[in-house]
Amino acid sequence: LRSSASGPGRRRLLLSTPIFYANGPPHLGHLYSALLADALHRHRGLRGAGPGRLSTGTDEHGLKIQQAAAAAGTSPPELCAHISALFRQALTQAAVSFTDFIRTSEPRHQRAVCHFWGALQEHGALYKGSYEGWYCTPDECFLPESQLTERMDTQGRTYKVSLETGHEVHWTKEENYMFRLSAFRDPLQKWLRDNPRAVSPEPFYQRVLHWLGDDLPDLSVSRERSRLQWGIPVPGDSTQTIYVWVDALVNYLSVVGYPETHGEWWPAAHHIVGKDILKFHAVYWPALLMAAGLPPPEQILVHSHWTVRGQKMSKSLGNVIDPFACIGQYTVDGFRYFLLRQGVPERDCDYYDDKVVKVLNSELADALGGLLNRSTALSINPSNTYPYFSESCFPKILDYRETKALGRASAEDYEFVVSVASLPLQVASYFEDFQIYKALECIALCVRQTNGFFQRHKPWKLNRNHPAEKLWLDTIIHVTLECLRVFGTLLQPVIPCTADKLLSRLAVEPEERGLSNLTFLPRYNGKPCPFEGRQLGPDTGVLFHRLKKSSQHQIENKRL
Ligand code: ME8
Repeated sequence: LRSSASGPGRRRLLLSTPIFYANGPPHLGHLYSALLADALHRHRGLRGAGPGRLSTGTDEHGLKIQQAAAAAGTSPPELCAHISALFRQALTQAAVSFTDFIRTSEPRHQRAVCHFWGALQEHGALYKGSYEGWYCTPDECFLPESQLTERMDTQGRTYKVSLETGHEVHWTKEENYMFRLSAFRDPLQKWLRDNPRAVSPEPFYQRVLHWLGDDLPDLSVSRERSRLQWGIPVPGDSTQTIYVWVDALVNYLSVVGYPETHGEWWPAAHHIVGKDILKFHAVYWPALLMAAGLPPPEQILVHSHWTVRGQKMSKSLGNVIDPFACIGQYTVDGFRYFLLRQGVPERDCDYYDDKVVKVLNSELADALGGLLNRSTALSINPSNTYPYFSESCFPKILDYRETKALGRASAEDYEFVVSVASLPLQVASYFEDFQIYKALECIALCVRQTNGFFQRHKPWKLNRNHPAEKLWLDTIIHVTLECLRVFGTLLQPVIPCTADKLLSRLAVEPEERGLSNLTFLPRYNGKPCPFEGRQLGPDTGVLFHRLKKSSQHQIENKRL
């Protein structure tokens, strides 16, 4: 596949979010998955990494949806149309730049699933057997006894629940089609050993390996049609409905045109998923693919969960965070920045309103917005142009610890310039490693250092009419604007609107905003700077408005 992409380093990549159950409205967790995928997708685009797609959508079949529709007094198609539209709207509002939105009720997907089923059958991966075991409808999965625990209800009746999710399970006994999952233990282990980055971050890779060390029983992949009507019938056997997870996973192939044109993209796919659905993606999905004669996806990128004030988000606790309310309260970019800055894939993260306000005020409003405001103020830069850099004030030196007296810049300034110069590469490698929060952390650190630089030299005290002071004054502003240009460029995948506003103010043209040719402070290295002397863009107002601290928890109290 690498060779089919055009140009060196350019290759195709399909990024995906999970497809979300159409039984309830979107919440903060769904958006988080989508924002991670979106930031990676935008980052690739800005790097000129090659053709990319970002797929998302809704998972519409299964008992869970059938029951939710019945409970809501509506039909499954109606419920799904309504919820799917809500997801599309939430993702669009959050500026998720998806290229494909798939609904599993679409004919193109049903065709792909039927074809995939046929491929499994052709390869002898399916057999009819009688299945007996515990089924958990909210999680749409079968669970062994070892993953269950007992609970007692208010009437003293005991019932079994999933250890992991606490959801109730029911005993099912049916004639089903079974998938020979047990035959794939060795191939799965080999695949993981050969591809140590196939599941990332590392602790999740280890978790999958650990699962594969245990028994891997065959998997029931259909349900009796009499119990589950809302799903895709097994081809050639109308008494059975295809298991919703097999149906759902195939969405990643449907979006790339399986069974006709998927070869252009598959297996160049990176799936972004929450830790709750790791087993489905890192065990069942690769096994199903291998069984159908296809390679596993390149990577599964896993993230942990958001809690709300330390508690699991759940409808029954009434603490589910509504993304529409968040966007209304914090703006699209504010909400995006907070989640991507504070979300650490390796561990659960906690959400509360005061934290959002604190992070956004300090990093976007004060540090970044304040810096732009101060460095473009007409009082220090009356011509409103990108000022000239003076080598005599900031001469290039090899060892900044030894050359105090040369120019006006201090050892601290040299250190600071070095750290901003290394930022683009650092940020790129954090994006590559699925550590967007670390990329944002080091950008925030550089923004703080730039404020320190500006503050240290008090440019507002320099006299523009004094030739030597003017050179230094312009150099300070030049360096600061160069830093802001780098920050704005690097922040585009995370806060696209704000970054656009910042770059437009600095008169950086759209074609100058790519990541592959981002050079910081070329004048320091004796190279020309295309921005010098350029008229700045219009001042369109405050970059990011400060938010008021809420006395009550505004979003947390908005129940979904
Ligand atoms: O599982 N924190 O759909 P789903 C962070 N349809 N992310 C969270 C979260 C939280 N508290 N809660 C949910 C399904 N998510 C299936 C997927 S894919 C072929 C089929 C995110 O609507 C996280 O990505 O339950 C999780 O994996 C996903 O939403 C589950 O969404």
